[in-house]
Amino acid sequence: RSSAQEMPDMWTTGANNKANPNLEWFKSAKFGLFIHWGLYSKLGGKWKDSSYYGSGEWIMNRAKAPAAEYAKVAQTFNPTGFNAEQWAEIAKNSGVKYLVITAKHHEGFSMYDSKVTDFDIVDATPYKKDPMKELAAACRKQNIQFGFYYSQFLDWHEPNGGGNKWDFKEAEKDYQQYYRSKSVPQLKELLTNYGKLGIVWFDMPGGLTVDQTKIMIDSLRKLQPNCLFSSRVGHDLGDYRDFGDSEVPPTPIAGAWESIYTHNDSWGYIQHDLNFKSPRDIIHLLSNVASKGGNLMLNVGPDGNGRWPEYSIKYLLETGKWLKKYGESIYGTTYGLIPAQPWGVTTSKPGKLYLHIWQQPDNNQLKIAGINANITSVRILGTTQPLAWKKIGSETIIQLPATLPDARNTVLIMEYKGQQQ
Ligand code: JFZ
Repeated sequence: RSSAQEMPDMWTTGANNKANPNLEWFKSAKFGLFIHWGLYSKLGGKWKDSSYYGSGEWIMNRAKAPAAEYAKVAQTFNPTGFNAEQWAEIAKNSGVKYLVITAKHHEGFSMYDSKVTDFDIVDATPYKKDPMKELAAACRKQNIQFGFYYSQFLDWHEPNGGGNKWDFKEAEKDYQQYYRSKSVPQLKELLTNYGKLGIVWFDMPGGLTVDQTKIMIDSLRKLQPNCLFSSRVGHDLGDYRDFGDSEVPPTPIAGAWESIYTHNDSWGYIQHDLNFKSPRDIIHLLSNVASKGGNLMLNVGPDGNGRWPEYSIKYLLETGKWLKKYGESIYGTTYGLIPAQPWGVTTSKPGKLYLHIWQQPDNNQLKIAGINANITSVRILGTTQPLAWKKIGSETIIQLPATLPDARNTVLIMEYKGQQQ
């Protein structure tokens, strides 16, 4: 299809220029869950007398909290409400095929049992357990690909880590030392101690040249050759492409890629943020991203006790119900054969076009421009009743029932023979 920008090989090959054989699961997965969870989750957008909105995981930076003082949050971090089985079960019932959780965010705190530092959940908190061990196992049990987010450059806790200029002098930083003594050894722990990982989701590269990045990637790939590395590993060396936050490309894009979105207005938990995307919003986002050929990874921010916001549970499970019925039009599809329509978007499989109806059209007549393949049948997904259609000029008109089974996003399946040009 000519409107798709063919991506050069750089997105489908690893640093060693061997095609990553594991991209197929990722390309057909379509829906992933992002989880931001750390000390910032306990703060919930509040530091001392100030409240912050948006990007709760950036609170240490925004408040310019001294590293030594911020580290004390760990002393009372005790997420007894954390339940790996429950998290994985909600994820499963939401219809996500992969889950990526923050092992260490920019605050520098390790949410897993790390031997590289004492600033981790086992050594520095009253909780004393490794939640990531349990979560990795629970996801595996539910057949969900498990992955870690890891902030490889920004680390506001460490004198040599990137970003903290309020405690440490930039001129005195030795980034190489930081990579050597913390980032790379921790990445090795994550790739060694948690079974097979689907993804390492890197973030915000810095401090390494192309060659140094290649060396780092090669040393990590040896541990798990099939694990995917996200594009923010730097220097275009990732296995798939990530778009900026809350960004869907305007036209279809070939190859493996992902759009990432927050559920409310923040990645990390913010107590006073109730601006959650509704099930309708999420379903439209999902079908929209799929219609361009990509995956949606939607974020949830559990609180410091280990509980998800009620709205996240409710709305994700509602999305999962929709997927139970209409998942055929999402999983394993590629971008739609025709551009976005006034009534919605399309996704495809060989010989099949899925029409996602976001809005009931006037007179219940669905007008589609530009279909020139030989249509053999049209019906509502999940029903057997054929729908009538006619061609008028270059337009195909489908007669819909007055009430569609799902006012948010009913999907039609159109089967055709021959080639759609
Ligand atoms: C980063 C983090 O700083 C943020 O806290 C969150 O974890 C998010 C998922 O990732 O923020 C970014 C990184 C890259 C872009 C935008 C936000 N980008 O490339 O547009």
